[in-house]
Amino acid sequence: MFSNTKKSSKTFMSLNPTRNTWFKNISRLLRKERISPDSWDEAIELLVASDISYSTASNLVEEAQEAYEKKADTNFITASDYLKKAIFQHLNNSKSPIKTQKHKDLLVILVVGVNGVGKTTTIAKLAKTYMNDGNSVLLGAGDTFRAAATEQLKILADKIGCEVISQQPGADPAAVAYDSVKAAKARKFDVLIIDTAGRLHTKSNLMEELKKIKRVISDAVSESAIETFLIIDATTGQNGLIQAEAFSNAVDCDGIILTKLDGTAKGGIVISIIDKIHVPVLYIGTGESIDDLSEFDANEFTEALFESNATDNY
Ligand SMILES: Nc1nc2c(ncn2[C@@H]2O[C@H](COP(=O)(O)OP(=O)(O)O)[C@@H](O)[C@H]2O)c(=O)[nH]1
Ligand SMILES: [Mg+2]
Repeated sequence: MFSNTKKSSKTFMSLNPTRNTWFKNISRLLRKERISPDSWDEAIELLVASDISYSTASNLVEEAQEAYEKKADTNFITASDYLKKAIFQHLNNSKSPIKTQKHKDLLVILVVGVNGVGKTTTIAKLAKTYMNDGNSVLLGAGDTFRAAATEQLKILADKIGCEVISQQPGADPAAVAYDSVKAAKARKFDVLIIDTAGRLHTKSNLMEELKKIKRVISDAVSESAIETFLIIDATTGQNGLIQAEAFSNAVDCDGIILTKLDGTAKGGIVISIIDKIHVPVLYIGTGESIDDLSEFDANEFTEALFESNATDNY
């Protein structure tokens, strides 16, 4: 079932801390010839430590234990294989196609999330991905709250050879969205990506502002041509998850991008996100540079969590 994951892949490397801190121990524990009830309990604890919620962790372990005891799959030998399969299936359920192929009409991507999670950086990464696929990309500087935010987007856009539509600091972000969509349509761009502010001290205003931006976009293009991507910072753990829920309740989100996976040992957060927010994880951020974005692949991800040196398992 599992293909080999390249140990040099960005996904694999960004999961080094998660694997080395938690999953190596889980593999070791569940690769023994005899698995005691304590081992299953310990596996739950290790999953929870990697930021998977207790209820999900115990469901996954229960599923694995049942299948293991029944020897449900003749290809599998160890209990670890069964847990790996349970996790893979859980992650794979949330699959959804990513629209990176060349577009016939304008696709508008609205990027939302709390301050500092990596929205602006990820927009540059996404733009480059879409450009590499042959799309023309325009950016909208919808974070008008700080002058520095527009500057940051312009610097990144310069690096990848992309144009930015912006207004003065303090301008209405919905007006920027309007201008950007108008320009993108008039000049026949394939993709428009709109940045937004993420300040939380005015949370209800922010959510209203995002809804207004979405309304402005919906007036100009059809619903099916709008994607709202929610950015979540993997290093913020369960706290980040609560904030992300607030966003996804306010504006319908079509996909999640999980940033800074390289900066945490708690990569299990992916599983919690899929469980709590019910929105598919589309990409993962694996570093600070523009190329550090990978499509989320459930197989590659699971493989990277469980991959360990065979000699220390048997
Ligand atoms: N290590 C790492 N850092 C990231 C990643 N994505 C973003 N960052 C960093 O996170 C910080 C905040 O990013 P920014 O895009 O300004 O966040 P925004 O406030 O949501 O727009 C910057 O220092 C980025 O370089 C990632 O995947 N990995
Ligand atoms: Mg920003």
